[in-house]
Amino acid sequence: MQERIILLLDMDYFFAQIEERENPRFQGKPVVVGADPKHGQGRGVVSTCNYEARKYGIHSALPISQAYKLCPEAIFLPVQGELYGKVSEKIMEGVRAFFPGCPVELVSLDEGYVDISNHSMIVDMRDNQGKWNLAKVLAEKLKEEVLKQQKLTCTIGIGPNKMVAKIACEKAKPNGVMVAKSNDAARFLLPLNIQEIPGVGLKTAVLLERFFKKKELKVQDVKKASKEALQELLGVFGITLYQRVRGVDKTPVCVEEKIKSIGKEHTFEKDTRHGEEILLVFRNLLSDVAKELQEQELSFKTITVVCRFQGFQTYTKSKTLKESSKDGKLLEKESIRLLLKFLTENLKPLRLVGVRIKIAKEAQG
Ligand code: TTP
Ligand code: MG
Repeated sequence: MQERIILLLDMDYFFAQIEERENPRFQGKPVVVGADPKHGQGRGVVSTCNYEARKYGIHSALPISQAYKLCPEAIFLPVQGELYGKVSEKIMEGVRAFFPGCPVELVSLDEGYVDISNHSMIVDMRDNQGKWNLAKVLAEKLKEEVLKQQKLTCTIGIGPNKMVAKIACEKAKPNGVMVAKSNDAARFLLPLNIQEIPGVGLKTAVLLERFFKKKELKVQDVKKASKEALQELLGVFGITLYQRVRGVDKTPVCVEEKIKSIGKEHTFEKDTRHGEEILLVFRNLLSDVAKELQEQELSFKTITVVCRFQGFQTYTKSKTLKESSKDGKLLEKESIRLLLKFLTENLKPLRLVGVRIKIAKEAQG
């Protein structure tokens, strides 16, 4: 197989950076975008914050009340989803125009992979080292272009696959470029904590620590395990992990789907087990989702319900239909069924409830 060159562009502190751009007086001050902190009594979470605010320990998904405690003098701002969506579209248009003909896969509003292996300038470059050097030059130029067009900074990671590009990007943040070329990729991963490998969460890390009888495992430790041992410990993911710690990831860059999912959620003012209140809120969320579905003439195939219980434990349950559907009533029936399963299995008061549908591929424009 031809060696690939994959680039990941990720905007720096995206929502908060847009707010700074729109309000230059915020620059240099801690800015937090998310739920209303209500002087420390707020119930939602932080969407993101700028790097000034990160110095106080604030980060995405932190309860807003804790963010307020850490830095009450920060500038707290609500999420302006529509604005960020428009900026995202313009950035990604710019990326596509910069790499004509190359597949671009949007993974979130501010993050996209580009497979530049078949970019004409890369193909023209005969020697391998030259290709990687050129990829870096192109990344620097793309950063300049985004800055010029949008007045926003981003970070770009480059690697022989999506996983390595992603990790290189994390390492280069903020406002950087990092290349981990194919020959160096495996070595580049060795000293990383195992949890830096995508897909390795806390649960997997604990299983691995028990297996190796060692804390704070590095990639180089896990590399010592055989494929069979990892498979026995982790199931199918064991085989994937065996490859990942060796810098191997074959997943292709899939051309971005315009709308991937529609989701709505609600945080209750007070944790609740009040069945009627929960159902009323949930039905409103479902009707908002169904409205968007209808307006955009889309169909869905997978429904995911999320519940966050007291103590911040968050769980999801999903249902994938045999065939895609546009039917709002079916969405309601299946979603409520999933919600009721949650409420019977977990008796704790509910903090947040949400629903997300994945749009069926054939329905996308
Ligand atoms: P990220 O790229 O993960 O974060 P970021 O761009 O704010 O910061 P950086 O990349 O410099 O580390 O997410 C992109 C946007 O998605 C982020 O600006 C806000 C939103 N977001 C949430 O709303 N909730 C979350 O939990 C996360 C992680 C992101
Ligand atoms: Mg980002």
